[in-house]
Amino acid sequence: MAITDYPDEKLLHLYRQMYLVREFELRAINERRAGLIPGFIHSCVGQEATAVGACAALEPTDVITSTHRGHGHLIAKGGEPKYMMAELAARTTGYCGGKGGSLHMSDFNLGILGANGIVGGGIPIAVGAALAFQQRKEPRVALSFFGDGAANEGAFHEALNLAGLWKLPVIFFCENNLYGEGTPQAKQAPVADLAIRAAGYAMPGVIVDGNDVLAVYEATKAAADRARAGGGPTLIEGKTYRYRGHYEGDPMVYRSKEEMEAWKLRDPVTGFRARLLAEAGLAEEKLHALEAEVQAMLDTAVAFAAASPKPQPQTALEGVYGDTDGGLVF
Ligand SMILES: Cc1ncc(C[n+]2csc(CCOP(=O)(O)OP(=O)(O)O)c2C)c(N)n1
Ligand SMILES: [Mg+2]
Repeated sequence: MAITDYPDEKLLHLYRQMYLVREFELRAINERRAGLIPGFIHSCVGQEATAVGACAALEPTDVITSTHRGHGHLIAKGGEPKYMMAELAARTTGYCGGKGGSLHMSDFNLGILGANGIVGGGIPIAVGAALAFQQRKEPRVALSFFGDGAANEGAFHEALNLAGLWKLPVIFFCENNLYGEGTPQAKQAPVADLAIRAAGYAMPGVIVDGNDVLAVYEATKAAADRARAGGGPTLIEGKTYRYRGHYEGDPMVYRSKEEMEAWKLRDPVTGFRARLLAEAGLAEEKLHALEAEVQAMLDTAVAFAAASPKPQPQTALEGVYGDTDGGLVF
């Protein structure tokens, strides 16, 4: 579909979400340096189009599973920046009451089944959710985000096998950013295109430019429509790149400046902004207004986090186990 075929509201929504993800991450990086945020964060700066394009193709009742690099996924599925920032700052007002941090945020009401510190851990969880949807005959889809490194885990292969066998309504979305920690993809997998692995599990494998939000949206929408119609799973591989280190503080000795600079020329956020002005004919003022609104929202989020209390030691064991009346409902 040409960019001019999209309604302005849709284009603005995609841009707003990508801008929000980018700016949320930059704030989180700054606030960590300033001391508000303890612990590790793995930022997704550079990978905004995969998160936003994929989630824009889902319905509110669909669910996602996320990763250690999950802030963008959560925001794209409707996560509230202020509750996310409060969680990063380890405050009681955060998504996990301040006890989970970056790696454990979830909101079942929004269909966010959780970030995950276990590489590949979210993939079978999405398959389980998809099995529930199929059994209950609900027209819902589960989408699992994971990285290129996760595609070499046993859990990936086992999950795709069952999903392919049972034709489950699930989308496997691999964000191939070329590295698993400091290991380049060529040193961890014998194939350059991970999407070809789909053939082994009788599902389509689709390669998409992961820095092009419209391409990601269209590929995911096609997969979601097929899954909802009983056509089974799809493996999508979005080729993308992370600008920051694996974690904040990573010295990044494993990659060259030239490589990093080359990817920045294909920036998903500023590239889409330029297209909105040049190809979709949107006015600069509209984008400015939206950017100002996002900045104000993030000011509020940081202030909310900073003003919120830290959890008390005696609450440490609360929320550790699922609800005894049958677990969590999604
Ligand atoms: C099962 C497991 N193995 C190893 C780790 C340590 N670890 C954390 S992130 C990571 C790299 C994951 O790479 P990838 O899946 O490509 O995701 P990316 O960080 O590139 O987004 C590793 C090895 C872990 N958390 N879990
Ligand atoms: Mg990776």
